[in-house]
Amino acid sequence: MSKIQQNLMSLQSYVLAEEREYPGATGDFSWILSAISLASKSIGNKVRRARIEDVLGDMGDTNVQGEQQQKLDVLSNEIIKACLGSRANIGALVSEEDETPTVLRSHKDGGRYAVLFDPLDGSSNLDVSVGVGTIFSIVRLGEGVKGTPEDMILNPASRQVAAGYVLYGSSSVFVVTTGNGVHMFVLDNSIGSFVLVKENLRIPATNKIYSINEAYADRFPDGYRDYLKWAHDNGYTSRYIGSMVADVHRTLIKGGVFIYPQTTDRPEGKLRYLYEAMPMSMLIEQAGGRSIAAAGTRLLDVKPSSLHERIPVVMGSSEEVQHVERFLSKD
Ligand code: P6P
Repeated sequence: MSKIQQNLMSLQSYVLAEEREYPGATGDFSWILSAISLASKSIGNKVRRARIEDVLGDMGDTNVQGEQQQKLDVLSNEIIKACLGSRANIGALVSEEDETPTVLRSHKDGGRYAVLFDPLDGSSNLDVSVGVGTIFSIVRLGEGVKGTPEDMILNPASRQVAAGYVLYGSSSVFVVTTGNGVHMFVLDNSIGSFVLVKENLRIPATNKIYSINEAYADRFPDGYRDYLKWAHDNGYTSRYIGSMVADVHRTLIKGGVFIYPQTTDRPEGKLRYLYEAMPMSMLIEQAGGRSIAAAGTRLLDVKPSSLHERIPVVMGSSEEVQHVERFLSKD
């Protein structure tokens, strides 16, 4: 009997129940996920009250990506770091908004994990009330790593052990995997908890929906243009929100394929590897889908070499990714 039918299950109790199934579990995950849950409740409030509190619009500053920083980007970044900073098992925090990691404690002082995050992805859509979100990845840090925090996090022995996002849409939706399936929770404001609504979410194997910014088509490699021509001829529909969390959430629920390719002016693509493509790829794969960076290249097999590097992304239903891959292999 699924946990939903048994009783009202909060995110907290779900993760604790999961941990009880692993005798060696240390409680590390629930400790970190509870901090992310706390931060997301606070960010969700800020997003919902943005117009009222007039925190929309930009800071007049740019982030490490050279992108216009929205006021809420900065606020969300501070909220997450304030919540995570108190967790004694976190060694470092990597944020899209910060050039360098926030180092909290070394591996030998108990820093077993790094949390990588995009505090408010899609924030340029805030002024028009389009769904935005927080994306996070939890990485177990390699042991005995010397040198800079970058080494610590990019060390091949460090590996992603959990991933998720929070979509601030008509409701706050928390989608997470700790490597044992994908589970979805919705914030019940009447009790202030994320409650389980879907366990072991599976992405449909196919659906004729592609999600890509076709305005850049002239700058795509031929393979993507050939795929789009094939999709147009085969009855596909296009859905593109321009907010990765919203586009990936729809893809996870309805199926289809989300694509952000490399272009002539962005040869690595736009999306960042460590705190956008990597966590979303873990979720899509845990839900039975696929995520590639190029024909024959599983995205999670790519080893990052810098904190803010970008990577092309094709992720979604296994059959839909395969259709795209077929055309990319001809490039
Ligand atoms: P474009 C938002 O700025 C973001 O980083 C992702 O959330 C989104 O998928 C992408 O950029 C949209 O980029 O170039 O289509 O506006």
